[in-house]
Amino acid sequence: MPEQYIFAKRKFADIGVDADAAIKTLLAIPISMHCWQGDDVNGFEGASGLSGGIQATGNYPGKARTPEELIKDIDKALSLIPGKHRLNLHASYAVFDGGFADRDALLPEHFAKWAEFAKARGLGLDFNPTYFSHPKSENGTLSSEDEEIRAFWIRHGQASIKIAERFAEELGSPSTVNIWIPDGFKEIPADRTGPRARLKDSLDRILAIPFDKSKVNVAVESKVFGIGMESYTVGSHEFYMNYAAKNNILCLLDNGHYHPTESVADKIPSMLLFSDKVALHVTRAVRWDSDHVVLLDGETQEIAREIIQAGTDRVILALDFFDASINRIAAWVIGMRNMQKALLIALLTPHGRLKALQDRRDFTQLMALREELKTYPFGEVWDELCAVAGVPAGMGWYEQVKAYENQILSKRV
Ligand code: RNT
Ligand code: ZN
Repeated sequence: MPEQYIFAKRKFADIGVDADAAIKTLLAIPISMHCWQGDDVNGFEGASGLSGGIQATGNYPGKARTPEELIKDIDKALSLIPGKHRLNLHASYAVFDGGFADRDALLPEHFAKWAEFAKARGLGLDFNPTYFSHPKSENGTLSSEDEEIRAFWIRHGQASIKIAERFAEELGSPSTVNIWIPDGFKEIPADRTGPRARLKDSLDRILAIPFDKSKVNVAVESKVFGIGMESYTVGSHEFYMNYAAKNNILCLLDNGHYHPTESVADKIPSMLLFSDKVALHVTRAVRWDSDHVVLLDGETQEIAREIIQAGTDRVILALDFFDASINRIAAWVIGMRNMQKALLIALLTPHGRLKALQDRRDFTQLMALREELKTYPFGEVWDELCAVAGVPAGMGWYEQVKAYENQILSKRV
């Protein structure tokens, strides 16, 4: 055991925190890593561009173009991230060996390659229906006034549940199906209720298919606006929060999807007084829902603190960002490791003591102790955690990504 760790451990023990236990706990927290960082949310359907009011900006060379390339890149990223995680797939990443199937006709077979991938690595899989980048998604999906279009997207939601159910069966781990739709208006709507009533009906019909609720967790993700849909979002926060509560499904909070001064960290404990679980997309919004790589910043740390205080079994944790301006594998590794570092800091925090100070209204000592904790030797615990998990600490991981870029990514032209 390195001396620095022994020193750090003692320092944390002095404030009643067990660093060994923190390492052990962190290594057992799965984070669902989003496949779409690897290719700028492109998918394998030959999409001509990303639509739905979201955008990946940048032109860094070397993006994955095929399932084989994406798998290779995911493997590289996972080899540099401590612990065992999950992979979050989107329906647009179906692998069509025996002919194309449209979104409403997708079957578990179209994701057999992913199931095989996950099984071989002992990973769980989560799934997202893709309600964007499709000719039928341009004028609304589950809220569409065109009944044929709406039925098409309802079938897509149902197909997604079936695919996730198969994943859960094959991998022995429940799968989360997260529904996010881009539907909304650029201009002030004349009717705010109609689209939401149709969305409500569509969700009812998706959930009406028979499926094993112990295997599939359905979540709904709200949003405040999208590009080109600035004035009205059908799937707003209030809509989905109420829908989820009434129908006993998960509400998913993406911290890029609220007004800039709203705090998702503050929403988590409120939601958990009324629901067993909440789902998250951790991202970083810069001025808008820009999906920058997750940093070890104050917002991420506050979110992590709420996750740890709530109990990690109550929060279904996934990341969501897509940065095409830097090495995409590095983006995954930085974002995942930062989420883990934030969780580790939370695990190394003497919450009981801080809470007691708050309850005693000793705000002076509370501030003093919190500020002292900021310079506690957390980095030494992180290095030890990396050693235990067999991944490089420090910049060692970057050297490996750079070598991979030189050998593999730079040849993708
Ligand atoms: C969009 C949502 C959604 C997507 C992914 C690709 O604003 O955050 O989660 O980012 O489905
Ligand atoms: Zn999201």
